[in-house]
Amino acid sequence: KSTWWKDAVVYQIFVSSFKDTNGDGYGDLRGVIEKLEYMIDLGINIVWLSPIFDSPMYDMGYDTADYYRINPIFGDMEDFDNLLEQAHQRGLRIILDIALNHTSSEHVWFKRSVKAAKGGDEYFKDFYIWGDPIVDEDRNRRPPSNWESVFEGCMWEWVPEIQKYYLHVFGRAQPDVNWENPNLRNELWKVLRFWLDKGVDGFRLDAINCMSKVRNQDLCAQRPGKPTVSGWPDAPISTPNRFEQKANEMFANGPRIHEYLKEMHQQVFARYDALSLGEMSCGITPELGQDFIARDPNEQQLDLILHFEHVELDCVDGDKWVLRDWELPELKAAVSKWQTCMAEAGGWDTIWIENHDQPRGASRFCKDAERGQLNAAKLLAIWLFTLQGTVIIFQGQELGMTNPEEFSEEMIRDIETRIYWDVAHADLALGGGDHKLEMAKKAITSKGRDASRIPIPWNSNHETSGGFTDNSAKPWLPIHPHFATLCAEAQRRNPASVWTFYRDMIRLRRQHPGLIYGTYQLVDEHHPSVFAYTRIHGGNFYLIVLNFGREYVEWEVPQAHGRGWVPIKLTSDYEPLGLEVTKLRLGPYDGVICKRE
Ligand code: GLO
Repeated sequence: KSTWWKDAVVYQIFVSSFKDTNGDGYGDLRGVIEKLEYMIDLGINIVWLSPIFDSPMYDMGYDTADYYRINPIFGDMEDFDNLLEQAHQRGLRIILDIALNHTSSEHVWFKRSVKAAKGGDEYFKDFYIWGDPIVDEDRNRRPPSNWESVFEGCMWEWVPEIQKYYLHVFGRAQPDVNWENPNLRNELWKVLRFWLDKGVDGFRLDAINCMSKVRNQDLCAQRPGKPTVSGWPDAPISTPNRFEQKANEMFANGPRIHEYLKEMHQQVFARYDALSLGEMSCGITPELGQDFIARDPNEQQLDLILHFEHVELDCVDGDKWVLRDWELPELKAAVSKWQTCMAEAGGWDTIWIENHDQPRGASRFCKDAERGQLNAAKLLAIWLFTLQGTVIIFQGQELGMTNPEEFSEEMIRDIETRIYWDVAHADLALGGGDHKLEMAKKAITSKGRDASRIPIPWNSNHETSGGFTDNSAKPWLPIHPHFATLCAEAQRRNPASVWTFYRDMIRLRRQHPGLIYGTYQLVDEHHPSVFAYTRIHGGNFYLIVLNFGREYVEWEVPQAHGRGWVPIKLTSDYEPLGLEVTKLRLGPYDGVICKRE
């Protein structure tokens, strides 16, 4: 199987926010077609489209109502076929984002599964995960287990008409399908083959390590819990005085996960020249990650995985809303561990910091970046494009887009953020105090998922549309307050812009295969503000030195790394290139790539 994705640069498009061509305030597939040349100019090879399937948009498309139909907000199948054809003509590949852990509760499978519980329609009966209530002596009923869902309250939702609960790892309108059922799995393989037969180049597989759930009999030392009469064990108590408990070990990396993914590979991906990019936002470590990317043809599961340690450094116990300060050496350690572990396993890493679930990078990784916003965005570009792995950028990252600075309630469109905000309000009513609400506002401004979903500003012609939509239409989310300077049109004309820098970095990476394939080694691991590493490939040596701090710093190239280092790319142009360096003086968020033969 070929590995064309290794040296590729992936561009993630959140279609709703990319480019609107029909004036309804939501982006669409024709908008993507319109911007194909834009992506070619930037140097992109693969386009990842966030879910485009029919959906009630409870979770912006990560709740599929029909896998075989295009969401009418985005267009129709003809638009999709055109997009695929025009992308392929330009040498661009298209991968589709697909959620196979759950569907929308509007999916016909779910409706038929509910119906089946009343009799008939056997085939669909076990398409979802149904559980019986646990009833105590006083005839009180409780859910089959104490698992807490990722978005809202209990993971089990009661359906009065059939007196059963269904399981949902994410939101209540996203029931999990039952991968234990071979018929269900076959239906999913059919879906994947349908799109691959059309010519799509692969999939980004949402929440792919959540498919196998733990039952009583699967409890063991790594998966502690308490058996219940329902067959589903209770997770260990981590938050006392509450029924619902964090349950990552109960639904992530479960006992049959590798079996399922091997089957998916054999039944689907092995038959196509297609990329499988698995998202693992719940409970993945480098050691566990290695097991998903085995290269042995009989064991093969996924080509690439998306892991989250580097974007969870600012969370307390993995809770995205509870923020903590972190130090640069922690980031260096996390990144280095993944770089090394993926390479050791004979696999390939993914390099990314932004997506539709994460806030913008500069405000996050370069603390107090207001002093050097432009440099910070460029620093992050050097960093990403000089690590080993497939680089994935999120729309607008190439413009250096930032999070909105102020909290505003009308900005809350995302279901996860909405629920969090409602809970914070309910707490207030119970006497939680204003302080808590202020904390919630801060958390939402810096971590809420709407921040990076703000529409792309294409030009500065109109203050509410920014070229994203018709001047008379209202974008589904307000555009960025600094759209006039951030917009693509202005940046593409400007040789010193973030956009130009991204384009140049993509080219540079291609000209220097060592920056793609070279072995990675961290240098000076304890330095509090400098992130430095080498990449070595054949006879080519690269040294990358990045100042993640807001102060000037002097950094001496350690003797052990030899002499003769010549800078080939800087974030700012104040120093002439071409002189050998032994000691570097870097301004706030300055970065440099050096080379030696
Ligand atoms: C992250 C997904 C996210 C979805 C979730 C449910 O895990 O990208 O956007 O909300 O997975 O499908």
